[in-house]
Amino acid sequence: AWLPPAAFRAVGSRRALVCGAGTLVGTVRDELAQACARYGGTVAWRPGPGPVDGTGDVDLVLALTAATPLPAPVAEVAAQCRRHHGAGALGAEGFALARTGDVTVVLAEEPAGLLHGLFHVVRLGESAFGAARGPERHRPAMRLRMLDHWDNVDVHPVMGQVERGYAGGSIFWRDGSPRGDPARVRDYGRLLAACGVNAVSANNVNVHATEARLLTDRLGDVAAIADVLRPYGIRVHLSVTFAAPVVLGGLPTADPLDAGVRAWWAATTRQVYDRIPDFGGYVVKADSEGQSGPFTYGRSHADGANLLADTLAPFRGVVHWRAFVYDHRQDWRDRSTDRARAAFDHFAPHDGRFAPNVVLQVKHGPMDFQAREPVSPVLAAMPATRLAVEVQVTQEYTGQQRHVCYLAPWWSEVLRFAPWGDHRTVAALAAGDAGEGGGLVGVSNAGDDPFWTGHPLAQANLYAFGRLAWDPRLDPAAVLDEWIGLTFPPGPASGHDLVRRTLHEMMDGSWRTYERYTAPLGVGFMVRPGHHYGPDVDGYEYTPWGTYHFADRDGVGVDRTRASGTGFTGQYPQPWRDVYESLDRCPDELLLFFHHVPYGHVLHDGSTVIQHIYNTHFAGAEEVAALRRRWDRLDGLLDPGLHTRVRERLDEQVRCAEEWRDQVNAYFFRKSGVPDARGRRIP
Ligand code: GCW
Repeated sequence: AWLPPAAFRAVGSRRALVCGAGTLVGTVRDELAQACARYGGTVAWRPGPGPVDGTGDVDLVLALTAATPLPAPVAEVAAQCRRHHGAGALGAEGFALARTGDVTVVLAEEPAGLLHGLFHVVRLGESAFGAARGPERHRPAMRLRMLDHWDNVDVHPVMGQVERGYAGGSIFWRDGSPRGDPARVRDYGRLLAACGVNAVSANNVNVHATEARLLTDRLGDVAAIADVLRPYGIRVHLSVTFAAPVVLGGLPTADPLDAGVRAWWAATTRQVYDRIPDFGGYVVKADSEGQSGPFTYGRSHADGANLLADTLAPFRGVVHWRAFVYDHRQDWRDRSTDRARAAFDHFAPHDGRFAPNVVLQVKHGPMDFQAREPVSPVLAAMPATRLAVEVQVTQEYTGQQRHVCYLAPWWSEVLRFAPWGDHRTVAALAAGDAGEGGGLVGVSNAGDDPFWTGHPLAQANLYAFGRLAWDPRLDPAAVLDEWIGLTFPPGPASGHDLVRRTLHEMMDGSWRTYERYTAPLGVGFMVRPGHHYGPDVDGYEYTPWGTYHFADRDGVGVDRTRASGTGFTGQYPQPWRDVYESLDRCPDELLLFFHHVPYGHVLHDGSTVIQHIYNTHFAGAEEVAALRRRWDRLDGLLDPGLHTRVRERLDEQVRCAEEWRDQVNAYFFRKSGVPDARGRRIP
C-alpha cells in the first residue's frame, strides 16, 4: 500500500536521533531502524534525560519536549513554538516541524505526535531535508478519526464475514474466531497511523449473537487486537447491542432507566477497562434495521445513549451513537413518510440532552451513502451535541471496489459545505471547538485481500479518509498525488512519470464519472436490491425501504418541498431551506432529490432532464472505456499482479457501466417516449 520500503528512502539514509520514552516513541525508533537498515542511515536513541550522546552529526531529530536537555536545534524550535503558540500548543497528537541549519526537527509534546511527525517526514521524502523551513505546527483538526469495521466474527448467512466488504475476509476474524494473524493487524495499524487514523471499531454495528459476546466472555479477543494496534496510537472501540443486559446478562429488560440495567452496564464497562485500559468506547446502532434500542422500552435515544455514556465517563470513554434511525418497513403507497426526514425528526428535538461523552454519529447524507445526496440537515440542527460525520469508505453504492471511484472529492465537498452559507463548515462542526467535536468516521474498505482493498486503487480512499480527517482543508487532488507518490515511488524502471500522470488522470474525476452513469440528478438508489451492485431502476420502487424515484410517463423525482411535498427542505436553515425549495435555485445535481419534475424541465445548462439523462449516461460509459485504455498504457511499467488485477476490474467496470447506461436510458425512453436528440442507440 502506501508504505512500501522505498517510501522510507529519504529518512532511511539519514542519521537520526530519537529523544524520549514510551511505547510510541519505541515505534518511531523501530520504524527508523528498519528504514536505516535498508538505506544505510543510523538511528541513535536517548530515552531519558542525560547528556546528548554521539549526536554531534545528525540530519534528523525527533524529540519529545520532555526529553530535556533537548539537543540544540530542537531547543531552538521548542522556544520558537512556545513564543508563537504558548506552552502545550502541540497537543496530544500534534507536532512541530522545522529545518534549521542541516537538521530536520520534529518536536512533539506526546509520543503520538512524534509518530505522526515521523510519517509526515516520510510523506515529504527528500524535501524534508532541503531548504530551511518552519517551525510549522501540525495538529489534527478532528480529535476522533475512526474507522468502523462492519466485520462479523461468525460468517453471516447473508452478509458473509464482512458486511458490505469487497476486499475478501476480515482482517480480524475468520469463521467465528480471531483470524490469528497479528502481523496483518499490525501492518494495518501502521497504514492507518501513517494517514492519521487513531481509532478502529472492530466489529459490525449489526451485532449478532457471537459478536455480542465480545463485550463479555470474548473480551480477550478484543484486548488482543488492542494490544497489536496500541503501538501505532490506535484505540479500539466495540460495537455493542443495546439488548446486551438481556442477551448477555440474563436480565428481564434492557430499559435504560432500570436500576439493574444501569448496574449491569456499569459493571460490564468496568471489566472492559480492567482488561483494556485505553479502550475507546462503544458504537451503537439502536432501533435501526432490526437492532434493538430504547424505543422498545418507550425511552428516548438520549436516555439510551446517556446510559452507556455514564458508564464510560469515569474512564474517559465515548459512545458513538448512530443517527441512522428510520422506518425500514414503510408502505411505498404512503407518500407522507420520507426516509430523508427521519434522522432529524428523531434526534433534533433531543439536542442538548446528550451527555458530553456521547458522539452522535451522523451519515453525511440524509439517505444512505449514495453517490450524490445533500448534506444531512441533522448536522446543522444540533449545536449542543457532539457530532461525528460518517462516510462510507467501503464502496457499497459506489462500485463495490470493482469500479474505480476516488471518493475524496465527494467527502471534501461534504466537509466544505456551509449549512448556514457562512464560514461554518461541516468539517468545523465535526471538529468542534478546540477539536472536541465528534470527528470523522469511515466505514472501512479493507480486508484480507493481498491488495488490502480488492481494487488496488481503492486504497486511495482509505488513505484520503485519514488525511481529510486530520486536515479537511486538504485538496483531494493533492492527497491523491500524495498517495500515488508514496504507493508508486520512483524505481529503477523508466516510465514513472507516465504512471503518476495516468493514475491521476484515471482517478481524480472518477467519482463524477461514476455519478454520470448511475442514478441521475441526485435521485439515488436504482441498484439491485440486497447486494446493491449494478443497475435496477425500479429495484427498490415498490419496497418498504423508503428509497423511491417516482418516475412515471410525465416526470421523475421526489417532491421534498414544503409547498407540495414532504417538507424535508424545511429541516435546513437558511439559505438552503429556500435554495432547495426553489426549482430555479436548486443545484442541478440534487434536482431530483428535492423535486419531481417533467422530463422536459430545463436545467441550468440548458438541456432538458431527459436529454441530460441520455447525455450523462453515454458520456459516463465512454469515460470508463477511456479509463481502461489509459490503464493499458501502463502494461509493463507496474507489478504484473497489480496490473492484471486492475485490468480485470476495469473490464468489469466497462461492462457494468454499459449495463447502467443501457438500463437507465432504456427505462426513461420507455417511460417518457422522448427520443435522444442526438439519435444514439437506446436498446
Ligand atoms: O447502507 C446500509 C447498509 C447496511 C448497513 C446500514 C448501516 C451495517 O446496506 O448493510 O448495516 O446501512 O449503516 O447500519
